[in-house]
Amino acid sequence: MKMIELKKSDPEVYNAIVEEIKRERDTIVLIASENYASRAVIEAQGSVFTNKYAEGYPGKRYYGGCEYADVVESLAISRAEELFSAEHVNVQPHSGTQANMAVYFSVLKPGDKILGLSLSHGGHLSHGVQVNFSGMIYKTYFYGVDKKTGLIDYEKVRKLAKRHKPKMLLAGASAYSRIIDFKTLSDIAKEVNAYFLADIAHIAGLIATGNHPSPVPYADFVTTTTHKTLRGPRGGMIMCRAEYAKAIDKMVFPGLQGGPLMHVIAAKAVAFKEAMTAEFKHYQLQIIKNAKELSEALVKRGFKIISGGTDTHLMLIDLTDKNITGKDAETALDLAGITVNKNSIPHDTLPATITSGIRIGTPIVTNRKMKEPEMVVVADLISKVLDNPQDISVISHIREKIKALCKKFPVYEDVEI
Ligand code: DSN
Repeated sequence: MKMIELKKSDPEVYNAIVEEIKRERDTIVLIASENYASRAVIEAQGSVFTNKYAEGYPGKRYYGGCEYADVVESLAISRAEELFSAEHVNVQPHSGTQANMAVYFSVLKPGDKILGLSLSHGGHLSHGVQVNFSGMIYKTYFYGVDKKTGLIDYEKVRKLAKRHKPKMLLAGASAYSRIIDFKTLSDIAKEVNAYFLADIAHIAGLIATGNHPSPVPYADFVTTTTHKTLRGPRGGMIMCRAEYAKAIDKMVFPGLQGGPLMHVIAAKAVAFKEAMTAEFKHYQLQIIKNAKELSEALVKRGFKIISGGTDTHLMLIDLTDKNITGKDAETALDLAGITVNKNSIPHDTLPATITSGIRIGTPIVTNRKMKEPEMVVVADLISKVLDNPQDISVISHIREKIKALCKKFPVYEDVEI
């Protein structure tokens, strides 16, 4: 990849992109919701499909010249249907939140009740939080995790569902490290006659490769983003039972969106093809192995992990005993070249802008081909930074170690800058 024109015409943007490439190469990124897309995905996303209006769906467009747009969208749909064994797929949502919005709008009315996992217990903003459209439009109720085990208490979910009788039960999380029992949640939804929506944004790659049970056989609707463990372009997607296909398609377009982002849809098709390979399956398994190794190594160094460990790509660290806030931990680690995000922990006493925890995930380090031995090194470096968050010499020493580790596991080396 060469950015010849951009370098000449807009040095400010060019330089920012160059610095971002360097940042992604030279730091250890442990943000659980991020990934590094392949060069093929980036090439498709950077293609001339960004020029094309293609309102409508393959074969039924409102613009001429859509024959190649139809090719890429049909490929994206059929590949996603095969990958997830889904009856119907819509690849047009611009994001995960817009995918969720299309599902809500297709079967709920303003004021209807929804029940989802609380944001502070690992849920997501678009699952009914007051400051989000979902909390403004619907009457929202939340379930949480057990204070002692850190696990979803399915009997409590059942009780809440019976008490509040939601019209929709939501599953899915952005900071929950254990297997989610979609079957039990779908049983609960059936018992109270609620729709069941599973938002698999974080774990889509694990599900596509059989490394986490799939909700597709049980859920009325499954939404996801395509850029997290799935390693595609930034965007959203909806899967649903055939009976909801028409309503979903109509709600995405013309209900909520205009022209689909055809360049992103082309890149989604590329990512879904990659996700069908043996390499991708192996990659997803290694993500989990690395997360387990990293969490065990952190526990050995005195860190407390919510629920004691992980079955997935991420873990949530409770820093209360370490005497440092999530915000300060994020800053100190950033200085050392380790990127994480502060994250509320269940029953957090600090505000979301400060927090008592950090969330860590292994999709990117695994993408860089790091394995278990490197996870022990990373745990050691995290521990040293968080034990000495104010010590500039310790932090600079670790920054050098991180740079050396990144050199051993290069990424985007073929990008010419
Ligand atoms: N912001 C994403 C995450 O970090 O989990 C969810 O939308």
